[in-house]
Amino acid sequence: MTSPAFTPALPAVLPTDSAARFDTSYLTDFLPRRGTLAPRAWARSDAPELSLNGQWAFRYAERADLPTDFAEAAYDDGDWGSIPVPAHWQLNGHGEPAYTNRRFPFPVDPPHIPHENPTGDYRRSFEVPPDWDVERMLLRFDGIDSVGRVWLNGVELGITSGSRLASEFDVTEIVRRDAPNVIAVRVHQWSSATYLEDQDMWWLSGIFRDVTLLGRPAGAIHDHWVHADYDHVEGAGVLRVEADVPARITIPALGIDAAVGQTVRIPGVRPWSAEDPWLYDGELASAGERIALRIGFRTVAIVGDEFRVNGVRTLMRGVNRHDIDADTGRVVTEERMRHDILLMKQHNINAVRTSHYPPQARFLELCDELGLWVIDECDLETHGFYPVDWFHELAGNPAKDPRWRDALVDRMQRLVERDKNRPSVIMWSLGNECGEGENLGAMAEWAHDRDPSRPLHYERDWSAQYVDVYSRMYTTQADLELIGRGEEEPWPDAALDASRRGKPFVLCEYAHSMGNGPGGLADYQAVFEKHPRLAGGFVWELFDHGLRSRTEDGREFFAYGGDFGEAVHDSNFIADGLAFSDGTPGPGLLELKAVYAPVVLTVDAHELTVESRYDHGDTSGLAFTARVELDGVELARASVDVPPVAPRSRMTTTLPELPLPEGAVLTVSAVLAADTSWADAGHEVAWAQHEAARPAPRPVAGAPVRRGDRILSVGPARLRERDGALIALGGLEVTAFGPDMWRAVIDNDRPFSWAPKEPRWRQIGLHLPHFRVDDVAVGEAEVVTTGHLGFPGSDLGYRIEQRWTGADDAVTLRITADPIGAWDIELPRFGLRLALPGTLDRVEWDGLGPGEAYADSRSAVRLGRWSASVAELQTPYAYPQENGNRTGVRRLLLSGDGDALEVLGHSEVDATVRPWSTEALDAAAHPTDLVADGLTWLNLDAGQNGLGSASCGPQALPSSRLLAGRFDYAVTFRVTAG
Ligand code: IPT
Repeated sequence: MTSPAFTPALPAVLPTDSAARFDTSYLTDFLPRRGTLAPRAWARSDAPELSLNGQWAFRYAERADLPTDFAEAAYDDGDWGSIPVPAHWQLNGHGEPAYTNRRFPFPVDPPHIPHENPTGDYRRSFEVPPDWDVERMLLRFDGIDSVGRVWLNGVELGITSGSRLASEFDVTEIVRRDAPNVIAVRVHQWSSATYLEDQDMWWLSGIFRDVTLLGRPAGAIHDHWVHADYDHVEGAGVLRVEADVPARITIPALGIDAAVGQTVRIPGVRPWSAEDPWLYDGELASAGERIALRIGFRTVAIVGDEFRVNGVRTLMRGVNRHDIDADTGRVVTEERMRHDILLMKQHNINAVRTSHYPPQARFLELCDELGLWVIDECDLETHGFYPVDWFHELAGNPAKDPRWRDALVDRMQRLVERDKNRPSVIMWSLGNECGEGENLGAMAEWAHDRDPSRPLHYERDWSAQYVDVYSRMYTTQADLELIGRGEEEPWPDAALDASRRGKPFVLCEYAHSMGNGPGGLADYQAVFEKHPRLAGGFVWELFDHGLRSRTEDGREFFAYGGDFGEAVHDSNFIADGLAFSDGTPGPGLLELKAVYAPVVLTVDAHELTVESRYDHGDTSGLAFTARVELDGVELARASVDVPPVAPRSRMTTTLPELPLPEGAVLTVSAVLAADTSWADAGHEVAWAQHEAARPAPRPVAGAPVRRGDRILSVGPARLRERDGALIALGGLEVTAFGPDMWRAVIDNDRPFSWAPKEPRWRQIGLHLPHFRVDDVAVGEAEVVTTGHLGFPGSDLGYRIEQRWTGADDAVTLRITADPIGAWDIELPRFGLRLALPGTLDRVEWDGLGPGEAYADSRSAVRLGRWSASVAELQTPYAYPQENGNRTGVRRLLLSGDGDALEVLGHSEVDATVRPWSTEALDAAAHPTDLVADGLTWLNLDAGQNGLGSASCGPQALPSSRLLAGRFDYAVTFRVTAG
């Protein structure tokens, strides 16, 4: 093994004379890193370690060029404060977090950074445990944002750079064994390296990952590399371990005892995959150290244009994940990492891209153990050069400017060396959004040379000249289809076009999950499943990054850009996750779970078909159950025998005889047959339903219209004689009754979107409707109003007829609406709105549930009888917007103290119930701005526009757009005494 990792050098001890003390020139070096050891593999060993996490003395300054006398061992830090390590100082009372997406919060003038450079000085002491029998000692920092200048006992060790990359110093010559040691670190928020770290996230600084003193016994293993391949033809493992010292590898379960450097073939091994993350425990032992190994045998290969693992085309159903915690920022505990991986596994996600930097090493060990395919990405993004045109002469994008070459290659080396032993890592990624340039080529060349066993990924290499997979982001479903077929637009250079066309495709970001959305996931998945060239996709992104904050009166909310008074920020673009900031799943994650299901079930009254989307194993881990319900009551339950279905094949089986009366719903579920490491037996992975339909409700009619004092009564409905407006239903007062086309704009509608709707909607005036009733025709047993729905300053509108017919306790309203004028844009919604007494605070419905659903996001909801409080029906998007729609509703019951109101949909309707108006929702900046106004607002819609993911990507597909056509639908209201 010829890695530079095996030439550990003693650190360069920098001069500490007074002249050098105020020098901050290192901050503008193209590679500020100094004195650190060559990178090497993460290892768990029996060599002694001392965690230096904990409370450190701390002082904070707004500038960088301060004296360095604090580094002296004898310095008195008695008047300093303290801070936990690991932590960000902005989340511990010093400075404020700030959020920008793809722009630097300071002038783009690389490698220069502002003089106003928040700086934290850290100090602590430690003693080397007396029983340490070691030859050398190393000091390791797993992450300092952005650079850390490090001293031990007053001796400068060097400088860390690469915020999410490990740095080690050899401190053997400096550490004292007979007295306490004092470690001092000066951390600067900004450095030249900031130009390489413009990921879309909060600017947060400090020592934010672990700090450890490592004892290195004589004969210890400095670096090792476990090559554990799987020969899928023979079913054999091929093992070869490299190390820098003589050592033996043992794997008891396989009877292996071999020397490093030896290649061992092991017949009959169980391969590792994300589906079956089988690890063999082993040990690598040298004279001085024993490293615990968890070995997964697997081989990644690109064959033709297919991405294959262990010989089979493997489809990644992935998400992008940042390290983020609402309280601690990018400080993420092991518990949180495990939570995140379990969350992914339980939602049928099988792959993760570590956007846009390597996570802590422990995260990848957990991916090995629990089973995820990982694209491990380098800590590199220069997105802030995009607003200055990427290749602006002055700015000199680091991807291209040769002065940055070493810094980029250094980052790649540190990624690969640390994580090379992880079977879960099946691809390396050079970074994200750096434009293009030769320096990326240099990174790729180094990585190909060093680790030919893993393909390379980088999205902005659109010709795929440096990398092994073609990758794009936010591609439409239609373009994905073309790529799948190999029929994408040609690349101008014919040779590059041919080579790119022969490569697998990764959609490294799609379905931008900002606010309410994404829509269209099922349409994407249909394309992924069809074409073997497609290696899969990664939804953007797993979590909102809101930081837990409180209003002055103590109510909790999740802060986004601008909430800390930043002069420059990108607002709620930081809240674009499938799950909320506190880690709880949002509707998008539930939708994704259904779309990513590894088995697809289809069911009718007699048969079940199971189509397996597993690539590596059969369905024997699943059990199948059938359940029949009628109006929320279970009638029968049975288990269904399904013989194991082979990967990527299907099987049809007969269902047991089950009663299925009219109106009953049969649900077949695929659940885990036994406990797994990521969920318990019984956890549902997929389901399908069959309904024994019953006739739709019929309109009520026949009751004579009664005239009162300027009031018309039709069944329980009281209509104002003048304009036919509904003012009461039985004893329930009704206000704000009328047609409604407005929704509280979602992020995908807003002006920054790729298909903005809001500007045109507001220009038409859809949020300020004028409904004029021109005629109220009172018949014997019906009232028919005809009116015009218009908008200020616009000639677009709708002619609307409302026909009321009644019975004793019920009234049917049929709405027929015809567009006026040349509508040139989809409608936000079309329906009816009314406000009812706020005492109606409980909702029960028959239809799809239990969650919210929209035209292009309805895979997660199923038929049943559901109930919730009005409060529970609200989805707390970090930036309030339209939410909570329940779709396919046939019956809705609003109840509380007093009379209840039942609503029947003659065809299925969409229903939204909330304790505040759409206007209030639209105006709110945070969920805490929303206060119940004493009414229960009910929208009953014929439809609502789809969601899409246009906040950064394509809008809703035509099939789910709400066009301005004719609407004709009916609902029946029935009031029942409470
Ligand atoms: C894309 C970035 O890669 C990702 O980090 C995130 O910023 C996302 O946008 C928006 O949330 S790049 C985009 C310009 C296509």
